[in-house]
Amino acid sequence: MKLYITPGSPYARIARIVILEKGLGGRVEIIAAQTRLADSPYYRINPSGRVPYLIRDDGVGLEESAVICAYLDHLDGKPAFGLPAGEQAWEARRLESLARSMVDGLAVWSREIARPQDERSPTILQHEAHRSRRMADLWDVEIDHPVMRGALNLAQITLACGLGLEARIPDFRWRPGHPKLCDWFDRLAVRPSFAATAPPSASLATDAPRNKGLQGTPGSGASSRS
Ligand SMILES: N[C@@H](CCC(=O)N[C@@H](CS)C(=O)NCC(=O)O)C(=O)O
Repeated sequence: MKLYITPGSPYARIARIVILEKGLGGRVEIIAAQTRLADSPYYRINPSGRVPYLIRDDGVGLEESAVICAYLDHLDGKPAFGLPAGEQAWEARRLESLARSMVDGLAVWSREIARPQDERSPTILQHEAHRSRRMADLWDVEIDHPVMRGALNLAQITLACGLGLEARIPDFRWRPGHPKLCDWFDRLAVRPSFAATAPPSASLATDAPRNKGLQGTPGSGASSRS
């Protein structure tokens, strides 16, 4: 199988973490795609131009991190990231959606700061900065929920991939005033699957020339902003 990613994409990182957690590293080739570039050769592979994109062994391509994760999780017939039983299933879905909602806002923010300075919208930048502050306040409370403290699940992975965007968005300073969230995140960040997929820092991301491969990226030869 092949998984197309960009090194800074939080959605691709969710899938990459699931691959490592499921021990599928030897079965999935990770390839850096060239996104957001006119006429990128990647568009012939995935016309939507988005990552992550999984090409299965039968050649069929899958989009959407949630679908890709579910597919990978079920490959061995022993899903580890399924929903818990009963009422807790709704709690798990609620928290995963909340984490995804935060990631969606951060992805917009990250895309905006990747534009040339004179194309950035101050309105969008401010809107996303404010959203991220409200979400960090909310997560500092929700982080004590049993779903966030139990066995690794997609709500936890998604939230950690969102918070990890502090490396890409210099103004995303969610740590001050949120000691519980800091502690939760810092413990998860050292887990090998998280450490191995940590996004490159903002300076690398925004200074990298568009047509140069990012150093040390598996399958590099292609670059991307997010
Ligand atoms: N809902 C999708 C979101 C994927 C997405 O927006 N990926 C971004 C990177 S963070 C992307 O590929 N952007 C390139 C583009 O929009 O052309 C998922 O969960 O996989």
